[in-house]
Amino acid sequence: MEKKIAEILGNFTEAAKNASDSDAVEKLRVAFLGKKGEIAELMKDLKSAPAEQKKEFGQKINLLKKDVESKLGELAAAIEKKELEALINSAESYDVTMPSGVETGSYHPITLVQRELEDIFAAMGFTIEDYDEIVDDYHCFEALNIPKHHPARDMQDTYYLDNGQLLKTHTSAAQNAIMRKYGAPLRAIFPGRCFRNEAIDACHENTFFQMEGIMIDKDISISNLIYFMKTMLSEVFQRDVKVRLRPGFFPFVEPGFELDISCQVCGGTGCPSCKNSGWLELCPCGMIHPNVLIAGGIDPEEYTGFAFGLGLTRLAMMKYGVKDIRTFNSGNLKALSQFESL
Ligand code: FA5
Repeated sequence: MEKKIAEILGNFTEAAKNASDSDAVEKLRVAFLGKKGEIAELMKDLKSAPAEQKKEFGQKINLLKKDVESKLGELAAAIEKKELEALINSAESYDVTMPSGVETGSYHPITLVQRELEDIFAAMGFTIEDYDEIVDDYHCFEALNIPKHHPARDMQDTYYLDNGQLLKTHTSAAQNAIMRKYGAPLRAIFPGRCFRNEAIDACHENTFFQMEGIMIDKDISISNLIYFMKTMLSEVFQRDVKVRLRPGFFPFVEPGFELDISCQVCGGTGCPSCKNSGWLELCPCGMIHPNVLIAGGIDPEEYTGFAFGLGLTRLAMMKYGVKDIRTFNSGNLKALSQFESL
């Protein structure tokens, strides 16, 4: 038995010298430690050994097994390390700055303009708020000093749900909730998708984006409003653009203004994008009507404020020189993916 044990150890040592990869190590394991391997066969022989030697031989076989296991473990670790080093040395080197060739998405131009405006207003101390797309009549109209049957509703026909709710026609629909949430003083912008039953053309969509802004504090005046509008436009366009301010009527502001931008598509000479007028209505605004402040839980004797409702989709048209507003909802990736990749 002892001779056999020495022979197996010798065989193993010899075979181990020739094992050069992990496959060979595995074969070695099966040959010596496997169920039908040499050590298992030796165990079978133990049965026929004289009774008084069984214990001693059993211990020796166990020592042999442990010895083979430990040598095999060392061999496997050494070979694994060698194989890993070889893999690292032979690996092709990659230039991680090379374009991947994989198609990535791109930001929608409206998202780009929206984010730019959010940064501009955040830097001026405004918070950015989110609001529902489905609202009730109170928030969309009544809280904004537009009672039922008021003619101003005609301009904002929309899609109604069976339960009386509606798809919001303007971001002003969030004014009341935001006033109630924060109280005064308050500076907030709230971009959002709006819906109108609209005859669509190059500058009108039935689904478009606006971005509302309100600032309420003590002694806020039209000068503050004009300052913020000018800053916003010069930051967005990074150049002088011609704008005009003219009186405009909205029941929720007093006084109210229309802020128009000279059409950036035709340079103001007139084209389908501006309905041949050379101007595009961009950002109506005004001083918040006292009734709206009261509805929002703010005392108009103590606070005043301004509000504006920027046509975000139209601003994107003007900024990027997009001739037809319908491009934005078209899903035409060739047109929409040329602005900024993800
Ligand atoms: C309003 O929606 C008012 N809530 C804006 C406001 C807010 C006034 C706060 C005063 C104080 P108006 O309907 O004009 O106003 O829309 C505002 C802007 O949204 C327009 O100047 C235009 O740029 C854009 N807009 C309106 N309708 C459409 C449309 N169908 N398609 C694309 N843009 C539109």
